[in-house]
Amino acid sequence: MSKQYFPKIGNIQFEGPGTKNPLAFQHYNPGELVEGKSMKEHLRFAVVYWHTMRGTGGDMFGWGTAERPWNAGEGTVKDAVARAHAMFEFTSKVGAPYYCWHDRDVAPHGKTLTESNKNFDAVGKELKKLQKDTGIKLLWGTAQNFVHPRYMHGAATSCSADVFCYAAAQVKKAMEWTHELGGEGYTFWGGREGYSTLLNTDLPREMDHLAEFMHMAVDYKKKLGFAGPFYIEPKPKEPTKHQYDSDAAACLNFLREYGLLEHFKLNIETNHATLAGHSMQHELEVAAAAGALGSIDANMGDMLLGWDTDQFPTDLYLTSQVMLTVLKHGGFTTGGTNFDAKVRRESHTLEDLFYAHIAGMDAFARGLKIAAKVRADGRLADFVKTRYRSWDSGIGAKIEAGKATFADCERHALKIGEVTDLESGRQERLEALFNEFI
Ligand code: XUL
Ligand code: CO
Repeated sequence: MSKQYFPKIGNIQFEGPGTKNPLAFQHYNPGELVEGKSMKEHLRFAVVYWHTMRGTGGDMFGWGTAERPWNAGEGTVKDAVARAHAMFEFTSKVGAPYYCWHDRDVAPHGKTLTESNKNFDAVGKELKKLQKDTGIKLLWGTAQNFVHPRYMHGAATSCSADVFCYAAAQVKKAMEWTHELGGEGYTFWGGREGYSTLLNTDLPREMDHLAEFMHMAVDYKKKLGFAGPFYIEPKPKEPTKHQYDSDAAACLNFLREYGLLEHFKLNIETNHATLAGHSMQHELEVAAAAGALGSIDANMGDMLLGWDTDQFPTDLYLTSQVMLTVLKHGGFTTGGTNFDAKVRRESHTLEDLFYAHIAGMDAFARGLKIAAKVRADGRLADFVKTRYRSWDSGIGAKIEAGKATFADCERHALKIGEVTDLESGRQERLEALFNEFI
């Protein structure tokens, strides 16, 4: 590698719990086996281009604070190529096997679509080379269809057919590069696919347009021969007041209604779940119940702030619950644990990028180990199984098999006279049981 952006930092190593070295892992030990599979394979960590490379620490009230030498240039393709080197140096040193991008994170906007495509091609070639040199792979790509002013009314759901076409062209190109770089999936996050007021919005028409857009993407995926799944990433609001992809259930309903479900899975993000008034675990279970648990954007929000703070996930209760659900449903296949997270404005140094990723990776490694211990112990799963035992035989089994009628249920209810043997849900006891493993 040419210029080093982090010359004082080497590859982050596992040193085990209790190490006093802040630039080492206490729990993430890539080769360590958990339930017969390595931590690296279970967790499939990814670094995001947008926050980690392009984040400035700026907010509505203040300029950027972050020390990021690779953002000092004029925004040229040459700068973007140099930044790609910084990205791969960082990702290699922190030991994440994957990365994710939006098209316009990696290459600058051009004055025309032709120019933007040219920029993207130039940087794309460099990414391909860097992937080959480092072994780092693309978890998923996506198109940034929300930053440019042309997307003020939305992209696929814009009132303008011209904007729809522009967005389609951008997704087409982003899919081509995702495919070329061997991406394992492709994500759609509807940044402005929603509305600010219904007074100016034809909601059913916009939903139809969104579905048409997705059908075109499915057709193009087949044409390209791209085998990876599409993901939709639910989020209820911000930047719009109401987004169409508001939560897992809304996304699944949309996909079913328009005959798209077989082509999509969901990419569930913690802070989006909580903005929707759900827990991350709830969203994961809803996705998994539909066979659509694809990938996760690993971060966490702040319950006292009402927006998407995208903090690094350091809450062990959260990471343990997430990994318990992920393991229960068979683990990731094409998906992974993508740190869609940004360091705080005050954490402005280059070292903070390492501390943040190490904190998140260690918290997920611990979550994985805790979840595996809860599963090996078996008491939690046994409790749930026993709780539903009335469905394993008799009338319960008949209902589950779809062979019972209302008359059968009535006959059963008349026979028992009253329900007298309901047991405790034991929530507090189970919370204590879970805590035994934290
Ligand atoms: C925005 C967000 C996006 C998506 C990709 O809240 O999460 O960065 O992950 O477009
Ligand atoms: Co995200």
